[in-house]
Amino acid sequence: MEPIEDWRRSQYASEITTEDFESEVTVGGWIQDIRNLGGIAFIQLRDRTGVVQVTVIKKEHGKEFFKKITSLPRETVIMVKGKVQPNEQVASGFEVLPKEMKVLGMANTPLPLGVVDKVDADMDTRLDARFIDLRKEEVAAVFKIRSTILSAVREVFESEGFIEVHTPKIVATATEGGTALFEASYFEKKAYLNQSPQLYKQMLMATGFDRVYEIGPAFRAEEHDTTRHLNEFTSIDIEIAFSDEEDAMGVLERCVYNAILRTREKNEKEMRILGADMDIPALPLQRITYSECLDMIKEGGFEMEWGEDFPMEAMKILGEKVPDFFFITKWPTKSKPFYTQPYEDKPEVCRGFDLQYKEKEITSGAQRVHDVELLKKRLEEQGLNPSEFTFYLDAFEYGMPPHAGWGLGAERLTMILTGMQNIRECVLFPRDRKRLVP
Ligand code: AMO
Repeated sequence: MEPIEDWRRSQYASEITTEDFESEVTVGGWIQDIRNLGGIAFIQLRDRTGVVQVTVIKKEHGKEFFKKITSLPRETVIMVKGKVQPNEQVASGFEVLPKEMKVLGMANTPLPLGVVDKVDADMDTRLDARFIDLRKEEVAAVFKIRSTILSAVREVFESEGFIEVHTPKIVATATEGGTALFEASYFEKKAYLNQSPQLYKQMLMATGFDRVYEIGPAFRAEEHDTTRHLNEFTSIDIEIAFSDEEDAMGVLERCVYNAILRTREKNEKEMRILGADMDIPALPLQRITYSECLDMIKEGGFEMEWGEDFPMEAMKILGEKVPDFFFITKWPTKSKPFYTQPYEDKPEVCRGFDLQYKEKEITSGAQRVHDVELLKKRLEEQGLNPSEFTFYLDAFEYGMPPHAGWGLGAERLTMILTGMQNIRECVLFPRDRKRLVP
């Protein structure tokens, strides 16, 4: 292995243009393939943007150099300085004729996973060797789109006057129901990993910050092993003061709109690789009430009572009837968490909403209860003990404005924009029922 010294890339593979013809470039990456024809060898050198062909000619470059480069195992990391030469027979229209090479990182053989193999490896094999799996362009494409989605969402927050915050992930109480909590030991006390920044983002509404957002991990100890659930996911959360659920829905639809717009602008190549396509939705997105959804579900032949959450079977019917993004509004109060504000004139219905894409839920949100007496009552109604929530309830005692907000799963939105069917495809190192490494 050689030291890198002052060698740096002059450009990535896809940045080489006709303007570089006949001049010298420095490229670096992983040897994807070597085709050795005896007197001439073609090396496919891959970086994060694509592949460049390095052509080595025994007569020209010398026997020793030829042998050194062609005997390197696949996926070894090298850098090459050389001249760019036009060549119509190469897909990119050029090749690099090497002058010098550095071997920077040798690859062992055999590889735990092929990068360009035709055979599909199963999910577990792929995740076990995720660092290699992520070298595949179709796998990396998902994370390039995920990065665009997150920056597009931040762009909306920045332009709408939000303050970015970070709330604790080691906490003392549940927010979204006690059963799905991971326990941790915290010196002599028992602690939990936070399921959602819910209580903290609400407490921040008592500070005058007014508009906050947080993008961070959320932990759910859910036992079920599905293609939609992770035990650790990235939650995009907002909370806005002096507002109701309509204001919160407005921010959300602008986030979704901008995420799709930016993905279409910046990730045309990745969308093509994935065969994904997503039209920019017209705003405002449709708002359909819970009761209207229930009617559609019944029309679709599924019987259920008013008041229950929709099971997957019901969601599928709904997703077929509304094959797009849509909000479900005006939920039964008892089906939503304690912090959801009931309608003043019809308390059995609340100001909670979900954002759906077909049958998939991607966001929950609501206007919140900000009257502390009602909040205590709602906690009790849901079988919770207000005395365990003192730290939270205190924030409502000394001037709390009306507020609303939501939580959007970054992986769920990425699934939709990339067309992935399994949420594990949208997280680098998934945590699920069976997986804690890598
Ligand atoms: P909720 O529990 O519905 O609401 O979560 C909000 C969103 O987070 C995502 N999500 C998940 N993603 C992957 N795996 C999971 N196990 C998982 N659980 C949830 C989904 C979901 O829509 N405090 C409220 C939000 C709020 O009202 O502000 C909450 O956490 O995309």
